[in-house]
Amino acid sequence: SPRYACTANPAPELFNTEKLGMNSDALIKDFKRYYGTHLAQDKGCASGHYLYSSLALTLRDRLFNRMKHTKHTYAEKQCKHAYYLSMEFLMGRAMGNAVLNLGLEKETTKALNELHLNFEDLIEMEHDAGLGNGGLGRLAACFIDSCATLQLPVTGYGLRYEYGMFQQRIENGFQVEKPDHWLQDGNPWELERPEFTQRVKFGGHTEYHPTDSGDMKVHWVNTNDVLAIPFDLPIPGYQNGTVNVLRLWKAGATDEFNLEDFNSGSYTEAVAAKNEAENISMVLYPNDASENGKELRLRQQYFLASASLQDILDYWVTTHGESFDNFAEKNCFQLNDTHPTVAVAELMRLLMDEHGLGWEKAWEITSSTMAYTNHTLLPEALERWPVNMFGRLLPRILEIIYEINARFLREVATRWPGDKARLARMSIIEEGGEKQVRMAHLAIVGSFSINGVAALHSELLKKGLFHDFYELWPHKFNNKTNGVTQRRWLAWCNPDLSELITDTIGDNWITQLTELKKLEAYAHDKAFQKKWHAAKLANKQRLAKLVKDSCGVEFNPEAMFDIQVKRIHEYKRQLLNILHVIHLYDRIKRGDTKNMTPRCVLFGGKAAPGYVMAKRIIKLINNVASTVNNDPDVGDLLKVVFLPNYQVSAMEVICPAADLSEQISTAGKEASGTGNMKFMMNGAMTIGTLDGANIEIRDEAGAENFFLFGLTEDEVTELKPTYNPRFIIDNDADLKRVVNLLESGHFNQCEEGAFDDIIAAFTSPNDPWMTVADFHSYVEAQQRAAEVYQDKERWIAMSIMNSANSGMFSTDRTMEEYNNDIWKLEKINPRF
Ligand code: GPQ
Repeated sequence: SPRYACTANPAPELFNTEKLGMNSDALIKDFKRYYGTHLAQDKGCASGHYLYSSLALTLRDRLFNRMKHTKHTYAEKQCKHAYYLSMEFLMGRAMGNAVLNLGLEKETTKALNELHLNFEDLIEMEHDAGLGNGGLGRLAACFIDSCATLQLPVTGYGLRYEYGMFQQRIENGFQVEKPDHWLQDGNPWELERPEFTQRVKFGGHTEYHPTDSGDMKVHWVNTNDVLAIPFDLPIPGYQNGTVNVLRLWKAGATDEFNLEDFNSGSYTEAVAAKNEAENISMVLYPNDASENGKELRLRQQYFLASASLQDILDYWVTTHGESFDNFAEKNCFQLNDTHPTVAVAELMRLLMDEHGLGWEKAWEITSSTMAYTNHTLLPEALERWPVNMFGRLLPRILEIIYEINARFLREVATRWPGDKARLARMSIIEEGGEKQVRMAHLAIVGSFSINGVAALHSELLKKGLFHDFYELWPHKFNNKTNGVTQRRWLAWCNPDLSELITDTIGDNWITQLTELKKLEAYAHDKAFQKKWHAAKLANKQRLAKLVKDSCGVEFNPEAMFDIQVKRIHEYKRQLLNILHVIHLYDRIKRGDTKNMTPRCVLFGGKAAPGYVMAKRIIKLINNVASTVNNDPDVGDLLKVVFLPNYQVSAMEVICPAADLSEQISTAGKEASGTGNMKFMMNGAMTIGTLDGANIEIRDEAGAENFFLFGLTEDEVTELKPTYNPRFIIDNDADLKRVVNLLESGHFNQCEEGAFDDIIAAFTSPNDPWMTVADFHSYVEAQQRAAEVYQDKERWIAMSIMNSANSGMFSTDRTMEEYNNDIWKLEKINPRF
């Protein structure tokens, strides 16, 4: 747009980066200017929002200082750059992280005290940036944090959803969804960059025109274009001068949108039609690991892929001209699951149709710059798009996918002549019934690297889901076990424990998490144990207050805090957990309470709005909770709550306070898990199956510091054909009483039949999650945990051992591996 063309010739010093002061006086000066002048607050204005905004803007200036400088350094060095393409970035709050990573904790507290303000109060005013569903989105946030800390030139690309993950309320035990208008009060952390707006095409058709050289040039015409407007968020490294960028796209209508309607007099209709364009970035799809087939979702995916790639190619052309010879040496794209995978075809289109490259050259570049991460084996999560819809929405892209597929199938046919079944299995286009585009196949064919997110998961990909592809290209497959950033998930969220750790082994663990190993030497040190326990107790008091405020239930901090927080999904088996709770309740009612360990059981998590069974499970948890909590026979032995609206900022209070971390998915179903790592790091013991990263957690912690139960993945597969849950129930007295209680309607006295579908599901021989098969072994493991908890010293030692051995679960390690094996970037120190 000409509005953003640079016509002026301003004085060069205008572009200089003035280094802003990093002491409390400088912070106070800026804070006052923001509050009194920029935000024009006057006497009588008591809204905390402006106080929060003033501090955010003060910090933001320091971040942007460094962001500009980091960008200049990358440009100067002409280094290789990686791009993390993701439909989700579950960032949570930014303020605490900014203060920590800028090294401003002491000075900020001091400055605010002088202004008679409290840092914690301001932090609580920030709305979570909930631009993700769960594990996959939070992983992206931890990844970019670690990249900045490692000084890797990595940029995140995502969507700036107007509405993030819905807010969950519980009404009469049911989940109720409320829209999350997180941008309502503005977002001080973002910087709009309209000068980098891109145009994304939809619809229309293709035309072929011969060129002077006799080749055909493809024109994608008659399209309905949408503008992509970027907003940049600063991603600071830990006290190292690096600030990388997360660029989020907002959809906007083009000026000429429906100009014809306008000219024919339908002015209001034309303006209203802008909605269709702006809808694209309106709302996050709230489904975790399940595909949807909705046209708007495909629009979102293409919008992200196209805007991001155009942005990257524009930068390339500005810095290198129209020669793409070195492009693959200098760029790499990491695809966060199949969601942004249409980027494979889009990069082909841009290189061929917009930059004049031939197929071979374009393919060489594309297939040596794209890398794909798979996050699930669940078949319902594998994205497929009806060819018809795809062709209508993205005709040029579908043509390119067909050509990629034709060339690919020739390769398969050469390797396995005559193997028709294999061709059908591997094809990017699924035939038979309504034709579908298989996005995972496109991702595999288009990428030089394919990774799973934990050791077991990566093995299962090779053995099962992607076996055909593994046979063809074994060298493409690798594992990258997930992690979490210890800056947010220990240093920031658990200040008491962090201080103790730093006092004991120094603070190198903040950037070298394996340093925690040094804590092993203190596992049995009485004085250290006492301090460790005191920190945990204080954290439990903090969580007890949150529980009291939001659920009205008293948690006794001396009791065992038994916690399962994650998306509600049948494979994660919140149901198994609540069946155990019912078992404990049953024991209490029968007077079988000798040596029983008092427990506070906490559940949290959102169900996808259309996932009926998951919502039923929430209702069951709430009904059991109210029965248990209101029964005078139960007293302090057992408390149960469902904490509403589980989100990143809630986990910052929850994980430091956990004693027992529930990681109880059916073996083979949880790709990795990352909550499991946050709990371990903060000294919780895990009760878990041999699934996802639990296996590696147990290897690191030591089998004696982990409560293992349940069938293995092999055993699950083996049992499947003869699985008979009713037989198991009839032969397990404990389980039989639990099922009888449920079937008798004990937890739904005025809600007849409320849990019939749940009972039918877990008693069915077709139950894929095999809840009943693991019940007995789960109860035994719970009993072991309860007994050990009574031996305080032993429990504390085990807690220390878990934390001490959580070193490999830092995303710093994960990112080093991505970089060494896939991206191969040079680390750049901007020396700010
Ligand atoms: N995961 Cl496919 C999601 O959170 N959403 C998704 O759509 C898919 C996967 C999770 C997965 O279930 C966890 O086991 C992983 O730890 C997490 O991705 C990050 O890899």
